[in-house]
Amino acid sequence: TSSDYDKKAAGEKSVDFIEDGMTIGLGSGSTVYWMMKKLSQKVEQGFQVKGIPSSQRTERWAKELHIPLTNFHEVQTLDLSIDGADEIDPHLNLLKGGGGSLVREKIVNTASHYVVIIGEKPKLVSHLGNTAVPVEILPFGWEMTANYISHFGCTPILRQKDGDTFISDNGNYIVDCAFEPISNPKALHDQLKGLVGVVETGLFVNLADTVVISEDQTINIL
Ligand code: DER
Repeated sequence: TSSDYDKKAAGEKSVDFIEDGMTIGLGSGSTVYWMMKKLSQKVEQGFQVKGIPSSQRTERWAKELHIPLTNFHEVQTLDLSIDGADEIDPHLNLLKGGGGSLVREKIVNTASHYVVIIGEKPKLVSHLGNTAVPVEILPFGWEMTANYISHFGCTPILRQKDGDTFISDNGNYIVDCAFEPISNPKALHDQLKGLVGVVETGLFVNLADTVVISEDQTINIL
């Protein structure tokens, strides 16, 4: 489908941002897979990079693709992160977490000097909120935490996977929260983040520096 082509094109184009010797954040999702596949070809030709994976799935891919890995014990900052997104607004604020990796993704992206987001045209929205906002919460007392979240105008749905409650790489739950189009993503993030039991939200505000939509369209921060 065109989406798969666009994902592959955007993923491969984003590798142009990686310079020899960089320490990079490896995002999560199917678009990032194409970036990693292209990067592994450059590594095979002698390109020196080390990556910190933002999910166990990305870590598995890196090992399969022979992309060298490091961790936050070895490095203090990352030169660059490349990650996907579910929605991208005109200010390059993002809605992420469709793949359930939002906590480690936000940690990795926040630790990076520069963040490149790869996506395709349908993800460009005027306002975040077309899809539900994933919120990672602790399992203990999750019903109370979901209730607190609902006070901000949504019905939190406990994410399921293969018929069971989805468990994140960090051993937590995720509730998907559908809000009306979000006029102020930062305010909503701050409200949610302030609640007892909330670990992190899928609202990535003021983190992305550049968005690569396909090989012919790159959008820089407004
Ligand atoms: O979960 C995430 O935030 C991912 O980056 C993700 O949603 C993008 O996934 P995709 O590249 O498979 O569309």
